[in-house]
Amino acid sequence: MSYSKPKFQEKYGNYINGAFIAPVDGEYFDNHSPVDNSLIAKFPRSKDADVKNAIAAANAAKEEWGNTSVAERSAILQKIADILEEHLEYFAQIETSDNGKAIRETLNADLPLAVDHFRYFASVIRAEEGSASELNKNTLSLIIQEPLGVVAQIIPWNFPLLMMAWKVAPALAAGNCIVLKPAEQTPVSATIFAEKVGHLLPKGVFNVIHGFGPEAGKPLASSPNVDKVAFTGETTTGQLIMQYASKNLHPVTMELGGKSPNVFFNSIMDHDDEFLDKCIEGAVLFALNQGEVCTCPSRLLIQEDIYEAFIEKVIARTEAIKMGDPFSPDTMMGAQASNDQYEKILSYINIGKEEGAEVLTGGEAAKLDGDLGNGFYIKPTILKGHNKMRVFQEEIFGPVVSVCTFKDEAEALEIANDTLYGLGAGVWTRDAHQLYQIPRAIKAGRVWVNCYHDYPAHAPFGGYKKSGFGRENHLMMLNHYRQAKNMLISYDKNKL
Ligand code: TXE
Repeated sequence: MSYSKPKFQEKYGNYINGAFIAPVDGEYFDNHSPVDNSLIAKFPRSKDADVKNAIAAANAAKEEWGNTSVAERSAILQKIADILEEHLEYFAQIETSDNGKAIRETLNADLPLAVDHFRYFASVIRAEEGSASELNKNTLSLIIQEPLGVVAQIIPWNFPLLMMAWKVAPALAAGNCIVLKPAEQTPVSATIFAEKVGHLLPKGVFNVIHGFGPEAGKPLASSPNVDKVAFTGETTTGQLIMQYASKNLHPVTMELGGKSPNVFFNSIMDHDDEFLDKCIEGAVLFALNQGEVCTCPSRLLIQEDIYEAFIEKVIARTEAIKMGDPFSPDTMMGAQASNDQYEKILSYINIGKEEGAEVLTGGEAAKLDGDLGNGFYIKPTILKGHNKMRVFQEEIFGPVVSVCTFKDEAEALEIANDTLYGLGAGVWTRDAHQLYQIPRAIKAGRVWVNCYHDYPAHAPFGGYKKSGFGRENHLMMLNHYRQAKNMLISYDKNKL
C-alpha cells in the first residue's frame, strides 16, 4: 500500500450550525505541510464575529441536545467511531500531511486511539448508574448529572485528531454542545471530521472555528456565553486562558507542558535480554512523534553503575531510527510540525551546547533529498549534562533527550522531581520495592512502570504542578463536562 498527501479543496470554511461558512471578514490563512512545505489549503482567519456566530449556534442547540437520552448519544458516538474507522487510512494521510508525523504512527496509533475514544465514551455512559439515598424515612436525596451547556475547546497541533477526540467524545457523551478551535498549524483533520460526521449530530451541536490564538482563541475562551473552557497546549497559554475564563467564573481544565523523567535502575541489566531490549526501546521513545508529545520522556536518568553499558545501546538504537519520507511505511521519524517548532528545537540544541552539554548523537537538522529538503527534519539527539541546565528544565518539544546519572533511589527521586512540571514519568526496574515506591514518590499524574507512552482510553491522564489539572480519558473525565444536581425530596405529609 502506498500513501501520499490527499487532494484537498483550495479553501475551507468554519463549520457552524451544520454548514461550512466563509469567515465574516473574508480573510484566510495558508496552511502548509511540514513534510515538504507545500501548500495544503486556505483556512478562515476567524475573528470575534465568527466566534460569536459559532457560540450562538451552540447555545441554540444546547437545550435539545442536553435532553437527548444516553442511548441516543451513545449510538451517535458509536457511529462516529465507525466512520472514522471506515476512513482510517484517509484520516491517517491527512494527519501525516498536516503534522509531518510518520504514517506508521498515524495508522497504528493516532487513528485507532481516536476511534477507541469514541467507543469508550459511547459505552461508559450506558453503564453509568445514578445515586439515590434515603436520608431518613421521609427524605430522599437524588443526585443527577446535567450537562454544562456549551464548551469551548482549544487544542494543539501535535496530535490534531486524537486531541480532538479526547475533548469531543466526553463532552458530547455528557450532553454538551461544542465550539472547537484547532491549532492554526493543523486545521485539516477537524475540518474533514466535521465533513464526514457532522450529519450525525443536530445542527449547532458541534462547531469548528479556525484561526490564530489571540484572534480566535481569545474571544472563544473569554466569552460569557460558553460554560466551560478545556485547553491543551503550552503552560503560558494556559495561564492566559485561565485569566480570560476567570472573568466569567467559568470552569477550566488544563493539559499543559511537561519535562518527564524516564528513570532506569541498575536491575534492568540483570540477565534478561528481552527485558533489556524493552528498556532500550523505552529510552528511545523520546523520539516518538518527533518528540512533540507533552509526556515526551525528555529527561533520561540512568543509574551510574550501568550508565556506560546502557547508554551505548541507547545511542546505537537511536542511530538506527529511520528518518525519511513520512508517507513511507518504514519511516520511523518524520518532520517537525512547523518551521517555528523546527527553529525552536534547533535553538535549544544550541543552548545545550553553549551550556556545556555533550552531544552523544544527533545535534543538528537532517537534510533530506528532493522536495523533502524543504520540510522540517531534525536528527534524534541525546545531550549529556546535569539537571540544572535549561535543556533539562524547559520543554523543548522535539526529538531531544537530556541524559544524566544518579547514584541511588534518593538521588533519582530528587532529580526526577526537580522540575516545574508533573505530567508523565517512566520507571524501569526489576526490584519489587522500587516498582511501587519510586512511582509512588514521583510527583506526576501518570507514571509508567516498565512501559511508556501507552494511552488507553480507560486510564486517567493529566498533570500535577505546572502541567495542569483535571483528568482526560477515563470516565472521571465526564465529571469535568457536567454538574451534579441534588434533588432533596420530602415525603413527609406534615412536617417541613
Ligand atoms: O502552543 P499554544 P504553540 C509547546 C511547545 C511549543 C510551544 C508553543 O513547546 O513550542 O508550546 O506552541 C491556541 N488565547 N506546546 O504556540 O500557544 C492556539 O491557537 C486562546 C506544548 O502552538 O499553547 C492553539 O490552538 N488560545 C503543548 C492552542 O492554543 C490561544 C502542545 C495551543 O497553542 C492563545 C502544543 C490565546 N491567547 C505546544 N494563544 C503540550 N504540552 O501539549 C494560543 N492559543
